[in-house]
Amino acid sequence: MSAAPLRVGVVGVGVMGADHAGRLAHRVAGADLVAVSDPDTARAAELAARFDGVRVVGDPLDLIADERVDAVLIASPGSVHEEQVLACVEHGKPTLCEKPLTMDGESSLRVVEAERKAGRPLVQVGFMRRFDPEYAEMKRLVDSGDLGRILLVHNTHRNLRAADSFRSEMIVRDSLVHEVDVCRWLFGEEIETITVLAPRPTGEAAEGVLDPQVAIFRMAGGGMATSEVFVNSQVGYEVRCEAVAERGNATIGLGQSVFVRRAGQYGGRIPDDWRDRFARAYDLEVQAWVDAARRGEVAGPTSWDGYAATAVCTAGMESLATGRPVTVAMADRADVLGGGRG
Ligand code: ISE
Repeated sequence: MSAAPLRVGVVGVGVMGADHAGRLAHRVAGADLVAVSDPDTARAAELAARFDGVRVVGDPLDLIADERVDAVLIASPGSVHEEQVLACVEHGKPTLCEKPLTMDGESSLRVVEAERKAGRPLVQVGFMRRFDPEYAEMKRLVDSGDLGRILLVHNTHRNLRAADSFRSEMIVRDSLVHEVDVCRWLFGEEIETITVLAPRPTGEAAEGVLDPQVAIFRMAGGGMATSEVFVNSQVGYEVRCEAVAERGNATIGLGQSVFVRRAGQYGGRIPDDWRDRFARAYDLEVQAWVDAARRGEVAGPTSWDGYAATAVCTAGMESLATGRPVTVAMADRADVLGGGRG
């Protein structure tokens, strides 16, 4: 491992980028936050001023090319990920890219191919659920085979509320994408078909937004998964996952932390959003990325995982529009990766 700390630049300092900047500056070992970039330069300057020695770079492509930046964390909107991740690959910079990797399967495949041509793995995709201690324990249990073969997964993914600009297809591409990754990871298989249905929408969603939605995945090995995504639930951030196997089942996300009795009531706290619920997972994810980058490696979800997830969501958006099951169009892994990493 390199003795020097990894000099990290953050591209996009909205909600998640600002959260990651604080994590890199204060909670992750072996990393120095050295630069930030955001189209909102005032926001970038305000964030940089909170830390010592952090430069503001106007153009994200200049930050990526900067020789004083060793690695890049991309937390910009998904619509600019392709250009930015490709630039990172071109400059040989280890990259942690927030989900979704890009906006659709075809563009994500271009990233996979560019990384392969670069000749070494560089890209980790920000599917933080894999680093959450509860999810990780569930994965270990499933993989141990103690419960027999996994047959079904049921996911619940609820947000307190979403901006009016968060439209129906974004519920698939930006929210359901997490459950897509969780199911591929738990089953260890690709998703073959996806159906996305919507009941009558909540009156709390913006006009025309189909919220909640229910997605059904058919896995390549015959397993199935259901996922409810409800981004205007008005309750809080609730993420649960139940894996049903031949000889038992396992559930995570019951939120059993401190149990309080007060004023004739009892109960616990429901977090407002993902930064709170998955704080530990994000810390572990970014630490794993930094450690791997310092060794010249990549840990966690790969560009292939990012590609597979966007390919499924591309099919999911089509299903949402038609109400019919859609077969996921994916390139053959061995053809693209040539039997290598992915
Ligand atoms: C957001 O971008 C996230 O990644 C959250 O985990 C998810 O719950 C939310 O729905 C997305 O908008």
